[in-house]
Amino acid sequence: MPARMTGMTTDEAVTPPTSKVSHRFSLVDTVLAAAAGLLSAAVALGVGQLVAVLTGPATAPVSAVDQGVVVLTPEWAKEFAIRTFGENDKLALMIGTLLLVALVAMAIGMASGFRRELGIIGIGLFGLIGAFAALRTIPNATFVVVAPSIAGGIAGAFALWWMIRRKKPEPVEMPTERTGLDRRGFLLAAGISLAVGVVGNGVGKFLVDQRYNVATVRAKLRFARPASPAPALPAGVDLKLPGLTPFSTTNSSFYRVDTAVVPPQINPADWQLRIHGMVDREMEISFAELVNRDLIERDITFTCVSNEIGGKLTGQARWLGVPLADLLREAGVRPGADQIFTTSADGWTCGTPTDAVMNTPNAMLAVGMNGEPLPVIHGFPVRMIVPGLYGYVSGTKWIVDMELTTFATGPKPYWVQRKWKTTAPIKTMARIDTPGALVDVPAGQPVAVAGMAWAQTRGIEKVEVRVNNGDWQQTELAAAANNQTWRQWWWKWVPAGTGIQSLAVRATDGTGAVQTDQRADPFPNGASGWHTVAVNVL
Ligand SMILES: Nc1nc2c(c(=O)[nH]1)N[C@H]1C(S)=C(S)[C@@H](COP(=O)(O)O)O[C@H]1N2
Ligand SMILES: [Mo]
Repeated sequence: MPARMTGMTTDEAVTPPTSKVSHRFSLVDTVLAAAAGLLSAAVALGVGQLVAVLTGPATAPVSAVDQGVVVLTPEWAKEFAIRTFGENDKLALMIGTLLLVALVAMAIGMASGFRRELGIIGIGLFGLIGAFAALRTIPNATFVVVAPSIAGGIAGAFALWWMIRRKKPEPVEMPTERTGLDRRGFLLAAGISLAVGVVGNGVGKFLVDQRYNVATVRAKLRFARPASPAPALPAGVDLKLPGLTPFSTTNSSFYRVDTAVVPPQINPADWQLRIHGMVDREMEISFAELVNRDLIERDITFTCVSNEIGGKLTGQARWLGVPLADLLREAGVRPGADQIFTTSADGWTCGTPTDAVMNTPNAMLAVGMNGEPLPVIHGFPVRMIVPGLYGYVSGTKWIVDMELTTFATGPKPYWVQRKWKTTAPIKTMARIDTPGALVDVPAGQPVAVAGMAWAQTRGIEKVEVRVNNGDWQQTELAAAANNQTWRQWWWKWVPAGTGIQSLAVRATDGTGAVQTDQRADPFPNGASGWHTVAVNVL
């Protein structure tokens, strides 16, 4: 090797100088480049989160992308997600997104080690995806909603560009085609990127919460006594058996189903409902005007259409609200307006049959749930509740718009666009809560078989159980609150013999109709069939 070179011959330039290996892009450099990709993603998300303080929580990159995923997810994938993650589906989605972002960001980092421009393009694409998702998912979006993702993308790309710097080939050395990473420069840039990522995400989340969270406003809300309080629950409505679901569901254990990755935070002072379309008098009603009307309080069991046979997407609450039929009579529903098309603050839509609302006592715009204002995830400050209809055709949370229209000519609601049925009355259903599936049960000793049955608004008249396809046995029913709530039942079983034995249950509703044994999936308008549980008799 020449000690010092003033020039280079063609020969030397094409021969890789073996002694300069440490200056090439080594394995360690590649790992550092992957780390740089990861850090640049953290910078992008952190800056995005900070900008979202100005533009709202739903505009933050991961929230926007996840909301886009929710809206675009095909039906089979959604059912899989609900079956697998249940009500943690949104958490699972967020963790999945972050893991994917991390993996792709590392790949982008490594690619930018190869060619720096690839880093700019990769992180820039991230930003564009976030921006596009925000534009597509936020109702009435203006261009400001792209700001967090675009700013994040630019900051992330800049950070990556800065971290991935090659060592300058020293004049004394052979300029190899690929020098190694400038590790000292990397350390500084990476440290600053890490700080921006951590501080941006932390401070950004904190400030978003400060600015948009309505928890404090909600905690201070008080409502007048209802003009029509709920009748006291009859004694014996709750059998209080171990393993049996309590009659009343607490707010914290009430099932939650919605498409909102970021639940809308609506200050009641800013809330307004517009009632329009096929009405004689268009109405705009504020929250103060709404709660100054006579309030009713009712026990109503609410059910999701996605509830599988034996599933738990059903809950019983005492709802406080304003009778919806009264409001609609004031607006004056025109003949033929058979669909009440409602829209929530996050753009979700729902179509409810007008006659169901006009003819079902207690259909309401609810403001309270179990003695407190609606929890944010259950629709604060106002949602719709219509006894007897599955949630997707009746339960609009964060409701802000109500248009009287027709099913034939009007807009198609969110789930109807996705092929679920337009009409979806709740199907009669019974469930065995205890004993649980495949538990051990001692032979010859009494066991309480117990569960819930519902058929809002027809009520439950009878529940029967049978063992191993034997004769149907009548169970004992708990007291009924009203025909819009579920009802507990129980039966004393003394198992004979040993081995796997099956229990099946069926209910009869208040009209005398026996629950069908015809099995149907939740799609397209609710599951049917008898719930069966196999236990192991020892
Ligand atoms: N804004 C909005 N309201 C909505 C939904 C939704 O996705 N967005 N889902 C509906 C469905 S499918 C059900 S079952 C009920 C669930 O109400 P809960 O979460 O209070 O139990 O809300 C209904 N209202
Ligand atoms: Mo639902």
